[in-house]
Amino acid sequence: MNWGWMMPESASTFGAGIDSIYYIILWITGAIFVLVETALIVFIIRYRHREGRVAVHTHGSKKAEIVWTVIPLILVLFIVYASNDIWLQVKRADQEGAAPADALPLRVVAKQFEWNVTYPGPDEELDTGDDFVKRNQLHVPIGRAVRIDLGSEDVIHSFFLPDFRVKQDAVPGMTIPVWFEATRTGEFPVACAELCGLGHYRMRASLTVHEADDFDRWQAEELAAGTPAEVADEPEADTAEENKVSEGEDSA
Ligand SMILES: [Cu+2]
Repeated sequence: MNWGWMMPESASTFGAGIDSIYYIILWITGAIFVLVETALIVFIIRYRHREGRVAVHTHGSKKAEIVWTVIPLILVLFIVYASNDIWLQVKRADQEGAAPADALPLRVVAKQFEWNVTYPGPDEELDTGDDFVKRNQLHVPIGRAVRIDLGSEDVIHSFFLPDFRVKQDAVPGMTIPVWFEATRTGEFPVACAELCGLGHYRMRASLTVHEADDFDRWQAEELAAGTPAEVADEPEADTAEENKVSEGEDSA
């Protein structure tokens, strides 16, 4: 099922699995919503005030309480059971069998208000001499898992790749592994999904999925152009301005 008005078409290997869990939960909660609202309307009409009718006093119903406890329990256990496999696959990148062993390692560090991506270079190892960093540009090859060590320099951000069904908080002081494998080439948005300051709205980056040889060519070009291993530290002018405003608000 693909309802275009809900989420963009999946571009990662586990996207379809995430979507099926999403729709299972949507159907369950949707059905409960309809039942509850219908009952509400029926009760409002049926038990409305009428001249001479007296309210019935009750101490409750054991049967009703058992029913409305056991049914949600069964539903929740069903959701746990149905989502367990895909959840383990997506979220436990540090576990064996989750992020494939040959995944390309990248590092993404969030800060107000940008994403800095460290690429390992041809040796595919981070923290070596051929690393280079791009601001707000995430490039990955198609058909190969990418393992991202996600961190934050300042506040909590949320690394959100809607087309890939990836969303993970970036927490200062922690390195959280995230992985995905792209199934379509193209350009996709990277957004921050956590209100992280006044410039939050423009904390966006682009994710480019390349054909494998095209990725190698792009990387070689960056290295030939001398892309540095660190981004310039001074914040953009308008970022400094926005931070000043937010500090002013804090002290007020
Ligand atoms: Cu942010």
